[in-house]
Amino acid sequence: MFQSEYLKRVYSGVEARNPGEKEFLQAVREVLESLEPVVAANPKLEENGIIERIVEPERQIFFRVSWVDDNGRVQVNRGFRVQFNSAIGPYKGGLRLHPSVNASVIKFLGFEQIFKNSLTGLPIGGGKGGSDFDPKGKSDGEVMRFCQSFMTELSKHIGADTDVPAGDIGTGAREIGFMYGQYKRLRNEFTGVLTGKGLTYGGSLARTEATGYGVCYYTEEMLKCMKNDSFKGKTVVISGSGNVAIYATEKATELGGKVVALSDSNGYIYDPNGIKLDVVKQIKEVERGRIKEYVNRVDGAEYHEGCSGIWTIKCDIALPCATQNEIDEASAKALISNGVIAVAEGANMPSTPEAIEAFQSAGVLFGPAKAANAGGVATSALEMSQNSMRYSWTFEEVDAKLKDIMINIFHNSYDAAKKYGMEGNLLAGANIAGFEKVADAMLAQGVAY
Ligand code: NDP
Ligand code: 2IT
Repeated sequence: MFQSEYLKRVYSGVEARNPGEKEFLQAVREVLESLEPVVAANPKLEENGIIERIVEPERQIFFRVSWVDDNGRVQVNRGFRVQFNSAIGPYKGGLRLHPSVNASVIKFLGFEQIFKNSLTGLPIGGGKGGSDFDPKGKSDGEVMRFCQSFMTELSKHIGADTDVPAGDIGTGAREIGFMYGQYKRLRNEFTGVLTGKGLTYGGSLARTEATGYGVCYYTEEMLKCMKNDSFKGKTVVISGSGNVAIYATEKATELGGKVVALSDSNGYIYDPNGIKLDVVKQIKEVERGRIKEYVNRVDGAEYHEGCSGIWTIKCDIALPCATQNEIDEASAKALISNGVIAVAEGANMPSTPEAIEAFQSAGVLFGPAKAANAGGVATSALEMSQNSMRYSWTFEEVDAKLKDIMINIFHNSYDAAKKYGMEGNLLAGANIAGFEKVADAMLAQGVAY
């Protein structure tokens, strides 16, 4: 529990005000625990109510999304946009479309986004949104009608200088395209109001690859600086088989690792010869199929039902790239007893607090989500810059900037942890480095809301 009375008081207030929101409380608690030494060293934070303010979203918009399915029936979903913090730039963060979406999930993601976006070094505030709509099994027409209805309300609250949404689980290029089309129709404006756009209408090269590539750039730097090691010759397990998992697999392989497993919410595949990514891309990106299909196309590969079994596969590096709380204490212990040396989070909050504790006390290098997966939103910010300039950089230019950003994030987090006597604790370091910039900006701007 908290040492500081101030943090204890603020956290109790968050619990009282957000009852039952377990993901949100988990995310807040983790950050506040990291801030103990920062709060102790800087009385101005308490005097100015910085922590009370940072845990309360600036604005929350919940709305009805009605649309008509292919059978002519009216369907109703719930839409969310949480504009969490705009101290350092316009709200920025993805839109998640998944049946599990609720206020707690969107608030945890929006809260994390504040610190992640700050870590990128780029001028973007924190926000997140989405809906409990499930794109799985829907026709293109249904997805389009949902996206148009969703954007009809969302368009009243966003803008290129106000709030710039992007993709997340269930929201890829198809959904962003439909949403962008509707925004343009409603506002008669061709602006960079969304990122992750298609390349023919303002998207950035390398945005599709950015989160997965970024996780690997961060991991490579962590291995180099903390263990004098690299991906070369390592066995890698990656969960998920969506956008982040696919491009993490691509870069890990390019850096000399052998990725042997991928998963979805039904089960996982194991390919001891190394995942054939062209097969995965065909199944997931072209056919929108299930990962199970891989074993029908590649000899020697196995499929196992249930997704948590993936963490029992022996590996050197584990990159969870599916969803929150996918690695619990038992899975962490299985990874540790099989000799894992590094874990870096491509997904948001994929490790439970007990799993993180297990990794850290076993001396496993642990790269937290806010730092390790920040390459996606960083490249989104680069897309915003290109849109403002009405210009576009080459793939190589964007990729080089992404790599620099990920290397800087590692070092800034490492240094922040060291400054407060927690050398090697990259979780605390990321939380502190992300927080300090936002807190400075909030202090400078006074108490307005
Ligand atoms: P996708 O929708 O492309 O893929 C999600 C993958 O995770 C799918 O394989 C999906 O399986 C699996 N998954 C989703 N929910 C669950 C669940 N409840 N249990 C088990 N598996 C699940 O999303 P992304 O790849 O974009 O996102 C993956 C993670 O990365 C998320 O945590 C997201 O917030 C995070 N992230 C994404 C960024 C981006 O740029 N896209 C940036 C930073 C973080 P199934 O098909 O069965 O649902
Ligand atoms: O969690 C994330 O950082 C994202 N889903 C990407 C957000 C963005 O604005 O690109």
